[in-house]
Amino acid sequence: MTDRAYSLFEEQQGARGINLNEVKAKLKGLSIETPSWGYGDSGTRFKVFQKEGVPRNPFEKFEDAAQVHKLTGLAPSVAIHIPWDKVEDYGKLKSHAESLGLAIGAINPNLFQEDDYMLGSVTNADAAIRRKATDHLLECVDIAKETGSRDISLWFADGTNYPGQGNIRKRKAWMQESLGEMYKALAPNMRMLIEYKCFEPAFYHTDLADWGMAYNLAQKLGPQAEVLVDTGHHLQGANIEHIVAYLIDEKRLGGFHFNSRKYADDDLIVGTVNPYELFLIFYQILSAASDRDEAIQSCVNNIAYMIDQSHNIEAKIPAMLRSVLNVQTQFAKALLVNHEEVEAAANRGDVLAAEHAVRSAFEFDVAPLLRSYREEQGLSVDPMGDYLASSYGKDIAVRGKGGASW
Ligand code: LRH
Ligand code: MN
Ligand code: MN
Repeated sequence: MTDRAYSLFEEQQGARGINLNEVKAKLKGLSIETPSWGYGDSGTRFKVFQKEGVPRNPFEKFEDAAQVHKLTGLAPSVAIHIPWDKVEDYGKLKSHAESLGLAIGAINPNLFQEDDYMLGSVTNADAAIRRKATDHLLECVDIAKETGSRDISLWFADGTNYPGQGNIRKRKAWMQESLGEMYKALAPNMRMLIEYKCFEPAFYHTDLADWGMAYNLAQKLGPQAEVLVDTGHHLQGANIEHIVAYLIDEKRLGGFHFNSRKYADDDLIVGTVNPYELFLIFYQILSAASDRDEAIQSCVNNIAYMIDQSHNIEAKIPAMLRSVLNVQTQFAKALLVNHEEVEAAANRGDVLAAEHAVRSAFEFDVAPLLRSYREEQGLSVDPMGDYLASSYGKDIAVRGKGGASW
């Protein structure tokens, strides 16, 4: 059924040179990986609130994730964190995921929760601790081979709190040595996605503090190493879309961890604080997608879109639904940018017209488009409403409190 709002929208977009059939084909290509830890209890360093119905194990996390995918068609894979999601038999977890219409996505090693790592993991001055950390990375490569995961996402809490606490240059070499060993263990189709973060939990220096350090390391390791941009991991005011465009141009953008932030690494629901930033990130990606260079196209086509959030006070499944829907909305808006119009304005030096051509796409209401798209795909037209009206949230209450947490 085509409603009036959609017909009007289609006419309006046609007049701007935007073909909605092409837009819908691109919407179909969007997949967003959700993180297993976003379904569990998480919190701040002050308190982790225990919610009723939270999954008690990795298997139940996949069951909750299946709800998000079933209603939206957007979230076919789930990232896991080891050892938070450690199981006896990863083959069994993989089959469970597949039985729910899901796949196991990126494997995230965890080198930040053991006492041994207080002064660093792969950058620890103690060779035995570096060995232990590297062995964990190798274990995660083996897990990825079992689960059929292409990506291993790497984030290191390594850093120091005080000047003199560690030798920054030696730590840099140790990091490269450890990751070099891991790189050699990768299967040819696998990727290492290197995540950076400016601070926290280390407050003086962080060994991989920004995209330039992650990029340099990826360059040194080889083509299977790429950079992961977590939107919450930058200093205030950083132009993330610029970083995105730069890394795509270097064919080294491997993926995203989407979330919103106001002050630090807040891990709030993506698109709630600054949706325009998310839109501008997609604008850069889509503008690179039509590049004639096939290597750039291949980089764009292989970007892993992942959510990395910590749902402290909100109900987990609706929070994840909200997240993937917000990403889809901003992606849809970015698909309305007329790139030729932007370029023509930029080329004639018309700053205001160029800015207008970008912003006007953001200002459209894409609700009629998404409604029509969902209907055509046989998906729920109102995923959040349908979830809230379903009994799933009440049924899982039998799990009680005290489920999985980090
Ligand atoms: C670190 C981080 C990283 C971790 C996740 C739980 O701040 O973004 O991606 O794996 O949070
Ligand atoms: Mn992250
Ligand atoms: Mn983070």
